Amino acid sequence: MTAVVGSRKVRREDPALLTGEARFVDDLVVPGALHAKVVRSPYAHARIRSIDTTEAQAMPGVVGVFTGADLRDDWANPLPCAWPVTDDMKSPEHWPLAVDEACFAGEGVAVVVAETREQARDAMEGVIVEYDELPVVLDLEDAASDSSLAHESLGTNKSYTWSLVPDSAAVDRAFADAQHTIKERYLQQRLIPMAIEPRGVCVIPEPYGGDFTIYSATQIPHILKVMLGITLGLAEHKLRVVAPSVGGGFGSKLNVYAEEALCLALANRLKRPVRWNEERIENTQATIQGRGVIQEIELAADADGNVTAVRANLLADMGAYLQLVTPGIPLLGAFLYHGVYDVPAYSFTCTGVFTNRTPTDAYRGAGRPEATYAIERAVDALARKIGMDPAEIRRRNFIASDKFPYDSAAGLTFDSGNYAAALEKALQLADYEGLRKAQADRRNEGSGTHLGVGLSSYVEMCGLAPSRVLASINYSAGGWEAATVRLMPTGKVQVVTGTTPHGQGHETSWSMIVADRLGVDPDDIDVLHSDTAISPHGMDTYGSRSLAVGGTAVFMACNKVIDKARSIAAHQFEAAEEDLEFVGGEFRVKGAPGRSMPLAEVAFEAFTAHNLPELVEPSLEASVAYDPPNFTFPFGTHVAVVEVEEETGRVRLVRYVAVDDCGNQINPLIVEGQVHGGVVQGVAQALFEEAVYDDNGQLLTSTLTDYLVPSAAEMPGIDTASTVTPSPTNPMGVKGVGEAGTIASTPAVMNAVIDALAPLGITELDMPASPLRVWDAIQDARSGGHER
Ligand code: MCN
Repeated sequence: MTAVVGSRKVRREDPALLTGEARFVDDLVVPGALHAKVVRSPYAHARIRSIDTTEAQAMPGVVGVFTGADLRDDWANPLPCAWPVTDDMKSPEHWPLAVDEACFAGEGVAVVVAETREQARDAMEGVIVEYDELPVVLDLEDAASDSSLAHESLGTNKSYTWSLVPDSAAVDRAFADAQHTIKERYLQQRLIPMAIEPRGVCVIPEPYGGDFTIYSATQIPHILKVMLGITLGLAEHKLRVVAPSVGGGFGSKLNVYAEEALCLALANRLKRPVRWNEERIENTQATIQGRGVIQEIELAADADGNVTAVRANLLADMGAYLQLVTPGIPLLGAFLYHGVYDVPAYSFTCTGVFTNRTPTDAYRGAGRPEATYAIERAVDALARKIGMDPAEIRRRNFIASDKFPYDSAAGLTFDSGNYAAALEKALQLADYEGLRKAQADRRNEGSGTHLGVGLSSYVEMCGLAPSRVLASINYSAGGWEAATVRLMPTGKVQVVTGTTPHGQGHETSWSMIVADRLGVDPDDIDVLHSDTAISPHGMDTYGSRSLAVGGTAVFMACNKVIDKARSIAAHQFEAAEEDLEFVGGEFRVKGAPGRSMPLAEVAFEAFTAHNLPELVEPSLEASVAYDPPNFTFPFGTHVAVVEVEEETGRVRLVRYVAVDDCGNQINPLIVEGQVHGGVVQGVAQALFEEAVYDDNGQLLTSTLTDYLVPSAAEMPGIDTASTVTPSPTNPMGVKGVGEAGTIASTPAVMNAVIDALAPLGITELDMPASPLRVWDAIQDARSGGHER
């Protein structure tokens, strides 16, 4: 039987998605369901003076209108933040509807429940809310100075300061002894996650026993179940959470949202199903946003350009509230501000502050794109300062391939790596030398269309996460994953996974892993997931964890199944277990070629239980909960080539090469797809996307006409390639890939833009490098010096 793992198998998920057959929350037909619409604060900061619901209550179809005060006793606890990063972290109480004070534009203040969605929407007009506007704080540095407060009651905007300074004297010494130092300041603009499917939730009270079934467009049904139980004070075993088809999440659906808690509370009160579906404008205002960080990074280097220390200081925008993992997002990058470089001294500090904007939280890469951006741009700045080629400074500073496992100055152990190999492959694929020559030619010709080449070499930590490491950084849950592999009596296989795919193709990948382990046709393997009644245990999908942790659990469950099957087969053969081998899906007695027993036959024996060895239980299935001993550390180099038009400031991405190393690959087609999607998302940050607020805290980019999500037309083809450096952390030697493209691409593109503009004297540019921003920078440079 030829190996399935490693083949470019087309995803089994795609026919339903591509033909419109997949069922999302909004497709569910639920007889008798009520529709909820949330009345939201138009102000970024205001005291709620009064809410008059009389008119709305009387409108056609309206079943109820509730304010935050009305529902206050329906919650046992505020919405959860599961990552109190420091013991003294400050966090304002976050109720599903604001009670006295609204702290961002879009925060819910009341909910209308009606027989139809249209009736609920109409009745929103009848809810009369009187507000007293309060001063807003939007700028991060203003927020840090407490010049005005995002929450009146909190007394400060500062949530926490978290530091990682293993040896401050070593850092000071490195800077004192340095031949070259640079200090850079970068802005990570806020990004709006734009899943094609907005959020949605539908809660159905079951007829008996006070049970609820909660359908939600979520990445985390398992975590949601626990958290909603705690928020509502409902017994967790009475809740069943199902994530049907989910149309993308990118981290934004890794959360416990007000509307989920609201629908559950309303269904509990009204004893009827209650559903809510997000409109796009709510998606931009009330779903979490990503990034929102001011970064200062300093490098110390010796005369040859060897980096001797990295010091990073962050000011991170929490937005108005701490959502599920808001404060921890910068920590996911905190260990990686030295990137792929062998840097002996390291220091990182982050302060999280509240502003009157939409809360931030995980967005694809979560902390790691920010870290990679800072170090990759800073290394380019150092190369510019000392007149060294960007490829050369990287080669010079890489952690050498013979140093793995590598203990970093920040305290991690990088599992495996060969950074130079990925760089050289990327340079070769992009024809780096040819590009540099073309660039020089263009410059010599005095062309007004500048060519820029940008590199980004990255390493990320994913496969979240060893539970004991999560404990050490105050995360409230574990990072293990569960799997069950079950042989049906006829030899077909059911796999139950605790991961929650929402575009990553786990059904295909997990079936491939099992096919190879058990010697079963992949089409005879079903993969069940995303329903807490079917897969009761799990930690869900985010942090490019699913393969390295959840896939490994599946792999290990297969091994357990084989172990049990071996004892059953040995009993049938009247042979010792050690004398059996399992090859190609069947047991054979070593050295007795005529005798074999396919796994399907063993499954049938286990089912009939007519002749099992003593103490062996009927049925053939095994469960595993796997807690990884370490993260995995994928890496690679991306090369971006841009043209920048001097007259218009327009940046065109003309070539993109991605070389990624995610260890052994289960399905290279899926890997490529993940890289493609990730790259486009990272390019979007560099060139197009930004959540823009006005001075009053109104989001100006609240529709898809203002918020520029790139389409295929803005992207060149992406040339992907890989190197393969297996991870020693797990038995399949795999590393994650779901976020790699996003992590690598933003700095590659920005380095290319700066590279293009360098002859004009431009060395700084904020993102996105929009035509206006680039044009402004060019005008500033022409008039005698570019300032940010
Ligand atoms: N894979 C593989 N071989 C490897 C690594 C991965 O074949 N060496 C395959 C896996 O088997 C799996 C897929 O690639 O089918 C992604 O695996 P992994 O890297 O473990 O990532 P996760 O499945 O945990 O996905 C999470 C990741 C994150 S964090 C975000 S954000 C993200 C992403 O995946 N959001 C996505 N990819 C997305 N893709 C889609 N379509 N939609 C999103 O919302």
